[in-house]
Amino acid sequence: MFVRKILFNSSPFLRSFSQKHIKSILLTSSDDHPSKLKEILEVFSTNNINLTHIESQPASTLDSSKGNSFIIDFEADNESIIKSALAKLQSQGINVKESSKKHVEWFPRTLKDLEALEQKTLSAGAELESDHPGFKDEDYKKRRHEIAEIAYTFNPAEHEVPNIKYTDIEIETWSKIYNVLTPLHEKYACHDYLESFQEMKTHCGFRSDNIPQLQDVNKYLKPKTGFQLIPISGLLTPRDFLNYLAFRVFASTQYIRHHSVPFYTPEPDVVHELMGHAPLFANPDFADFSQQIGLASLGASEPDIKRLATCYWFSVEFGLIRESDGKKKVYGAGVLSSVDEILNAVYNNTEARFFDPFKACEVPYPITSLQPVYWWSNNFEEAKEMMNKFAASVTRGFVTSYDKVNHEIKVYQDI
Ligand code: NLE
Ligand code: FE
Repeated sequence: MFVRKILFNSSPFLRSFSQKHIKSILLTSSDDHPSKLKEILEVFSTNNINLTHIESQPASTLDSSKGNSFIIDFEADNESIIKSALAKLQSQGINVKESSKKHVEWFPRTLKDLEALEQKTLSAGAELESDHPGFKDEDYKKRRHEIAEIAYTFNPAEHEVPNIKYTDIEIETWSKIYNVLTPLHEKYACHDYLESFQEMKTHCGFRSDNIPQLQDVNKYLKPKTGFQLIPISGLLTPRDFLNYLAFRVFASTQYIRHHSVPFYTPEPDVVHELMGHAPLFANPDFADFSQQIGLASLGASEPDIKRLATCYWFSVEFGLIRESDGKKKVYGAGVLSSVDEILNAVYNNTEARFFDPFKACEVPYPITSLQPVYWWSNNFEEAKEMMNKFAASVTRGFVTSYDKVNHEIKVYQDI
């Protein structure tokens, strides 16, 4: 008996007979009681199914906002054992989705795939329109090309972001904005932003006379929430930009705005990315919130992309938080990086509405001028809950989740 078993396992011809059935499933349950996991595991153990990987997921992959969600990889000797185990789980009110082998429209599934998205920007990032303040400045245009080239040749799966040696003029522009923004932030930025900005001053070189490097920002963010900033050479389509977020990756520009317009630009630049976006990616709820939008955007229809991009705009870019003293503070990056926008949002008391993604997603907004309306939440946990519900309403016939160990997207279909 013993000898036979060894032969079985070692013979390449016979191995197929003993081949295991390997599967990956996504389980969701509206019941978020901690004993739910125990119940699930019992079904597997009574059926002698060997689990190889188990992971809990952010609720964005759920069909409802509350509850538990788990990815389970397992192997079993035969298909019928699996069938009966899955049927048992379903009879216990657990929703089962199976890893998809069916064809779904292409979207990035690995960090390496993001490189293909970056190549789509081509040289667009360095070609300035005639109304751009740098259009007639040949030195500025040359510099934009140089910086775009760095991003173009960067591979997110392999390298750390290369450092950029900023020129004196660039540092002077940064400095001018930094010196005016930081006191305004003290007064008007939300608590979570200020807390992490303080730490980033110590760890990432945020100073008036220094433009921080993405590499240093990533060294700080990654251990906190797994978020990272990677350079892009030019603007991405809303779909591609949101797709990056699914990987906890923020696509970041590295050039700086033209020195003639320091306090407001419609175009993202390194001031916007670092003074606006970077600090909040250290906050776990905010990081999850951002990734939820990204996961929902993978393979979504064009109208859904538009809705998700609008939610992103009113939150990550221009959102406000109502803090416990009732005062509305800024968390949106498009506000935090612009002196004019801060004054418009908080100081001028421009209209603010409660952030409900189902409502906000339909509202048009200007992209080259100050915002006429801002949207506020009570905190990031609440915003995340609301975004969960919205993300779950974006139906594509499948759901996506992120495997944080392998940095891969998994796709699940109803069985
Ligand atoms: N208006 C912002 C600024 O001046 O920093 C940039 C917004 C990018 C969406
Ligand atoms: Fe932005």
